[in-house]
Amino acid sequence: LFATVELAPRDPILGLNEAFNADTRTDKVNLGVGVYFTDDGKLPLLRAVMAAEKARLEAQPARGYLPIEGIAAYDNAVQNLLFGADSALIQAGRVVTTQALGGTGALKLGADFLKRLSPEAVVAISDPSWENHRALFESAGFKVENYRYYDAASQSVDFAGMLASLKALPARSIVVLHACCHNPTGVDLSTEQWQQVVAACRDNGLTPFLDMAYQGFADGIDADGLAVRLFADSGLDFFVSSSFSKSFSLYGERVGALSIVTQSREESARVLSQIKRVIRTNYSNPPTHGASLVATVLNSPELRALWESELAEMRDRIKAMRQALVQKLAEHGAGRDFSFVLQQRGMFSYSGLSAEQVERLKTEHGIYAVSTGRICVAALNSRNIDRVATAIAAVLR
Ligand code: PLP
Ligand code: TYF
Repeated sequence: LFATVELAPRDPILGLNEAFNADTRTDKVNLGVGVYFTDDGKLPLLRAVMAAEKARLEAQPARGYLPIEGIAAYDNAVQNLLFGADSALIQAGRVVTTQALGGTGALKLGADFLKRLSPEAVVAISDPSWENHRALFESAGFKVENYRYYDAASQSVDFAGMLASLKALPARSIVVLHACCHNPTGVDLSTEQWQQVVAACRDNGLTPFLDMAYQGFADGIDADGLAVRLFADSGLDFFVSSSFSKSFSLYGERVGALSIVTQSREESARVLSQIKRVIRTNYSNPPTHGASLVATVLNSPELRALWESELAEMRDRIKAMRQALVQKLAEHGAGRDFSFVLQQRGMFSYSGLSAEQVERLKTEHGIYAVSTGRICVAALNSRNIDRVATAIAAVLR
């Protein structure tokens, strides 16, 4: 049976972790995978999460099956975060939200549903994008193309190129958009650019699929909801996958959601019935623990305020690390202007380092980054930043 099975390629980012773990140097630094660490280099357990967990432990709830679409209080809280608590769309019953196994699971639910609706559609992802976007949509059976996005020369968005790519797509194409904190580049669209993207989707009959993995890491919950809110105002049908892996530091609990905006309450009921069918034939119903913690936090005014302050702490620490990196690179004589790092948002920075320079960082300095030059700024801290800046300056010389 297995004699002809080929060895599949490793995930390029998760594969880096294996190499890092095998490295015996004590001063090694992992800037590869997109995970937020505290200044002590630890994965945080948020105080808001601990409080919700303590309450849950004390209540000792039974462990029945959840409804197929997940915990209602969770699904409602997700909608409020994405669309705003006063959203007219939510009130009109035009948003369908189901709990999902992380942002990844939400993307896969959406992809499988879309494959039934538009089997011939092309899926367009940004160039570059999160590696798994292509793999996910290809595994759902779609042909996946790139739309132009990052311009290496200007370290910003090639917006004319992006619009031209979107306008060249056939009607009903699915466009995957990073709602904020673009992974891997850290380069986001401005408000005016988002407005033009919304118009391009409308004029060309495209189906937007917003991926929101980092809400709260750029400017805050509402500010980072901008793209979702602009699409909500447009009257278009669209999809949003969202994740609490990063914003609640609940990576391994797999807490995400798929939200779909329809034209009416009646349409929503039919769409929900189909998403439930996709869920039922994949894993029947979602797990309880992580989503119940998130629901408890988001539905308690005190815990919600605590969570927002902890999220702000994470966001501010990343920004401080951007500042420190730029300053220290200059001090260590990197000989290049790195101020573009300050314009980038979220966990990542496209540093401009070549694959060769990234390789030297690893072999000569024990510093791990993605070969595209992406570094995780959220893994820098006050103890490793000098080593990282010195090493980057050295490989640039
Ligand atoms: N989408 C993007 C853009 C991401 O960077 C990530 C990162 O993990 C995900 C989706 C997946 O999130 P999750 O870990 O919740 O599946
Ligand atoms: O891009 C990253 O590093 C994060 C984490 O298959 C991640 O999004 C990376 C690869 C993957 C799943 C999560």
